[in-house]
Amino acid sequence: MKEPVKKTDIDAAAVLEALLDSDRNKKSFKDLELMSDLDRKTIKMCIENLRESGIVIDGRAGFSVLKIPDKITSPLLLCDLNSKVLGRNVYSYKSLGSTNEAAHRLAESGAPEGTIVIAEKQTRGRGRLGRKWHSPSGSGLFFSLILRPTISIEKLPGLSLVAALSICRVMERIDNLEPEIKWPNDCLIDSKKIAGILMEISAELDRISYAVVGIGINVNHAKKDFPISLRSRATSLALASGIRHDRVNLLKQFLYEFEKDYNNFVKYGLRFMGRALVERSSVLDKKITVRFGKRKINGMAVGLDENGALRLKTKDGVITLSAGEVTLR
Ligand code: BT5
Repeated sequence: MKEPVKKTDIDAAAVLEALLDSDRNKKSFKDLELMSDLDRKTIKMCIENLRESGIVIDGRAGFSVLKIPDKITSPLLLCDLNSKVLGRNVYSYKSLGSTNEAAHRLAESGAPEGTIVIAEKQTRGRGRLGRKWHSPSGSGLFFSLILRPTISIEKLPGLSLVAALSICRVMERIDNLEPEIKWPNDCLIDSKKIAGILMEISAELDRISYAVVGIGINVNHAKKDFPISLRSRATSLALASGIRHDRVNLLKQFLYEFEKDYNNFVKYGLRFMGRALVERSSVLDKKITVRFGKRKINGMAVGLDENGALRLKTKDGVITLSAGEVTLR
């Protein structure tokens, strides 16, 4: 497995931050030294590394950034990242089988809370119950976060909803879009799936050893980027808003948002999210069918319990479901 975030990536992020400073003036070595707290030799090396990663830096009469490639690299992710823990330990890859798979291996070998595994593409991207997650190169975000929450195991399903809520909040801010949360793990726009969450845990008795929260977000996909079987059911931010988006920036916003929501969830539970979840739900107050395994239950979705389970009013009374596949009737 590749090295995690290295000192050189952290330094390169500091230099990039200085170069992208809001005054936008060209920066001399002296400016960069003052701003990044690094020595000239290190700065030179960082500029080389940034250039090698595809960032175009003009070096005539001072340094300035001319172009940032549409790539996900550790320095780009760490530059101006506002979260304190989430995303600070980065493993980034051009291609991986599945970021969830890799995150499990890292978590087993002690990777700290907040570690992120991210790939430009996945060859075995997975959904729930052995389903596949379509993960083509360059257009989406495919990443997994390692979390070590100190909560009881029955509260954990709520974490998928919290992640979905954070995704929605970011999308709403960026584009005034109106994403919805489809219990238990999807985000939709215009009734089409734009993001999916796969949470997997390792636990002993009732103690959670770690959780891997795997997230796939369709960002810049055109219609033709989806397989035909998904075209009527899937969408992307670009399709919904008409503009391409900076994937790294989107990820940084998500990490910042999710860190707040996650900390509140661990401290206060799902109740704290109150109306925020209910208002964005695409299933509450609707007549639905929930499938799990071979069973199929019809009813009216009437609420969520404190662990994120769905309360369904059926002809035999209100029942609580902690997993399942929802279709609207
Ligand atoms: C999910 O499963 O929605 C969870 C997806 C999680 C993917 C992330 S990517 C990073 C991390 N690493 C992984 O290996 N996985 C996670 P589920 O609810 O089972 O939905 C899967 C279904 O969504 C598929 O059967 C398709 O119908 C549909 N689907 C597949 N790819 C899609 C896409 N890119 N956009 C929209 N729908 C898709």
